[in-house]
Amino acid sequence: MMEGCNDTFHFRISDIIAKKRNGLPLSSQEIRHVVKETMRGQVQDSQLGNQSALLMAIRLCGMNPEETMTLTKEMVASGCVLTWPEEWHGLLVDKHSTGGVGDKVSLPLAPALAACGCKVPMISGRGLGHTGGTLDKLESVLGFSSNQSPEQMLEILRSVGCCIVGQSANLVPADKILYEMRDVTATVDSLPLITASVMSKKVAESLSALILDVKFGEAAQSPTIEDARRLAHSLVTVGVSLGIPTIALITNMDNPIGNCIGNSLEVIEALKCLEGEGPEDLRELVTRTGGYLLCLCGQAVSESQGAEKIAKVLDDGSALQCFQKMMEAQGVQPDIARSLNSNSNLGKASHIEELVVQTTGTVELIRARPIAEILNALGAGRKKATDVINHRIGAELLVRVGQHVKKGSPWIRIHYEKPLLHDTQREALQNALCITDQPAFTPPSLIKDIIIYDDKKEEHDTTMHREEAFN
Ligand code: IUR
Repeated sequence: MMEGCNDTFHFRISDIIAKKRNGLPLSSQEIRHVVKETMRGQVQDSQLGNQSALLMAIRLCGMNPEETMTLTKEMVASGCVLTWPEEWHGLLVDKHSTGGVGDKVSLPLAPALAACGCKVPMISGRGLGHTGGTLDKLESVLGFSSNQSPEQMLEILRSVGCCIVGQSANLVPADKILYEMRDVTATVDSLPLITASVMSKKVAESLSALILDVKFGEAAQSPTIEDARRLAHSLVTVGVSLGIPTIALITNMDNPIGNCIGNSLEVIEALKCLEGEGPEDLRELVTRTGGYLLCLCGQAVSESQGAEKIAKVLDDGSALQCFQKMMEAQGVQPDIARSLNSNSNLGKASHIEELVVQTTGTVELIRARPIAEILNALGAGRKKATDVINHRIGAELLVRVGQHVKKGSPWIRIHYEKPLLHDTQREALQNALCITDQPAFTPPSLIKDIIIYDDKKEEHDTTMHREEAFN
């Protein structure tokens, strides 16, 4: 129950849990109290049981957009927010992806946006499970440091225009505590909790515009396009309600993005994109994502004009120059930063093995998930946050979806060390290549939908009815 007057309220957490368990919306004061208690919970074990029960009640009963927005705001208030010079207002942009396989889009995108005049304070994460992390990819370059203070970020944005860094401890500290609790209480997959977690960190960056790449498919967090749309609506609604022009792309994540999977190999492929080359699907994601952002922050009159601007800076070398400067500013020796594209500075694994196509036909699908799971088992990724990864482990796809292939021709090149590749893993990799007898085809765009804020739509409500929750 609530007691007190003015701004001083005293709540019993058990009353808040019961209210949410019964499917009722929580008030702003109750949500504020919960986040404050979460911060106190850092030092009081007795709080953990309460918090876990509340997370489960939220997981089962959901939150409406108002509650989700309040939770996001209160999480932001648990720490510091980044502040930028007045003259950068309108230019501060970022992208968030829900995670994929071979997703190196941020590497060319941040410097391309900087080359177009934007300021990009990109805060990224490390990979966990089968999805890769942008910081892991960049850390395959000798000397790169993702550990940059807000003052260092400001300096890098001044001199280069973009940085890609890890989350500092005083930015949304409540998220770290809540995420760890969600991880051990089977409540990670809650729409409002994901929304508040992702958006609180973006709000704390003080952005002018944000684009979200919400993936669906076998290798994505959201298995179906409907799940991805629901998450995208929730993220966009909170972003716009908190004053950040936000849109979301809904993109397919069944096949790996580009031809390379694995940290060093993905940096090499990102460099190709920064030289105006590389796989078409990667270039499309970079140019269109960047195009939407330039349009959202008023630096282009349309998405297509924005995409043309991004394509231009990829083709004329100015995005590559920004990338090299960013690497130098984040600790990489200038000679290494400038010769990354010669490939010799990025580690090569000791074993390289090619597998061959077993049936002549057309490549219908290259299943990203089993490939990523095998590469993870070989050391490319983490099962738990404390695992150490080997940046040299990875795979190159030698064929593309839609391509006609002949039995006996190589289709994948695996880079591994210890542990060695097993026969069961070779077999699982072979099963990841799906061949059809249909004629060759042009692969469709990965972008399947675009979600913009629509305040007339009722479907933004993520609160489940109690009957649904118990089904
Ligand atoms: N990434 C985040 O920042 N937060 C989340 O809850 C998930 C992914 I799931």
